[in-house]
Amino acid sequence: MATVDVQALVEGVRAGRRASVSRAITLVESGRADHRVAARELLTELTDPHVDCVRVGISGVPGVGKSTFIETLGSQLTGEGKRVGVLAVDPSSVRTGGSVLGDKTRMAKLSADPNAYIRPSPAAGTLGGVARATTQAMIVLEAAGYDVVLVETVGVGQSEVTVAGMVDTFLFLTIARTGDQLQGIKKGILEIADVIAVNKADGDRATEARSAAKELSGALRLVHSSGEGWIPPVLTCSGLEGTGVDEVWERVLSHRSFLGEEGLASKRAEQQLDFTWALLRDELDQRLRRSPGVRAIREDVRRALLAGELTAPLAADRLIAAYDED
Ligand SMILES: Nc1nc2c(ncn2[C@@H]2O[C@H](COP(=O)(O)OP(=O)(O)OP(=O)(O)O)[C@@H](O)[C@H]2O)c(=O)[nH]1
Ligand SMILES: [Mg+2]
Repeated sequence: MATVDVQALVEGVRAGRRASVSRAITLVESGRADHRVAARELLTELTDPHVDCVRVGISGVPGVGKSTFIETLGSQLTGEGKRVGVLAVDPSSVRTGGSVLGDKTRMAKLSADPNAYIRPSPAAGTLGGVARATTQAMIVLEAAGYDVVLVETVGVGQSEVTVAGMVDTFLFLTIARTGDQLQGIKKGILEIADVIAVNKADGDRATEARSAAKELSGALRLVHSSGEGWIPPVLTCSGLEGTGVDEVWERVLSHRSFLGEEGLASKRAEQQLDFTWALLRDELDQRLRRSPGVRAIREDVRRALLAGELTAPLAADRLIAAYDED
């Protein structure tokens, strides 16, 4: 991307032009210094504090059926006249430089749908960097008139927590297992899930799925025993056959009404505050890496530490002193 005409891009995005949306998202994903300046300008113009757009995170272990579910749900929503954006946060792309989520082959129908826009995970950077790009891509889609944004993330590492921090409602997909349903569900996920669905409830797995849902529902009552808050409903569905998907969506909307307009606005405001600190940490981390003072001594410090000549606190003190001297 050469020099960016931000005003033209703003107009294109506002007019809902796909090419402009793609260019704008490429811009916010870019790490180049001049692009970052342009991206800030773009986002300042595009940010609209209205909360009409429904932001939903969808997570679950690899293969649980997230993409298939999104294909079905997304097509239902565009069938109702809604415009749907699909984004992905894929921490594995951070490692491999490739991107598997938001996979268009699993969303063949939706990717051909003129009312849907699918964007795979940005391919490079830290989870923080990927999350930053995704949050900003969401703003671009909202400004372009998308009514619903679905963010797919695979349930590994910290990615769910990161995604939960950028959406209104967090949907967790799981599948029935033999025995303990809680086993294999990562600790902490039940605290951040707003709606849970036992997916692949089709064929001979339907009964199994229903009893898994019952068991999870009981467990959730314990997690959320404190009372008046939202108790995440547990449903069953089949993204592949399309059964139960409407009910899951209804619950997503109920969660939204439970929050209310004010609740939603303050949830988003809190998220912005957290995001601010995340951006700041990201920036400081980069400055630390780039610091000439730190670079000058880091190899020596590393050697001394590995040789047992320096303790970790002393090593850290030395590095921070070098950074402060820049
Ligand atoms: N029986 C059944 N199979 C399903 C369902 N949904 C998805 N699958 C199958 O499960 C496999 C994985 O589906 P995906 O939708 O790609 O799952 P995913 O969670 O997006 O996977 P990753 O993006 O790799 O984490 C595919 O072979 C699907 O056909 C379902 O509702 N029922
Ligand atoms: Mg997928």
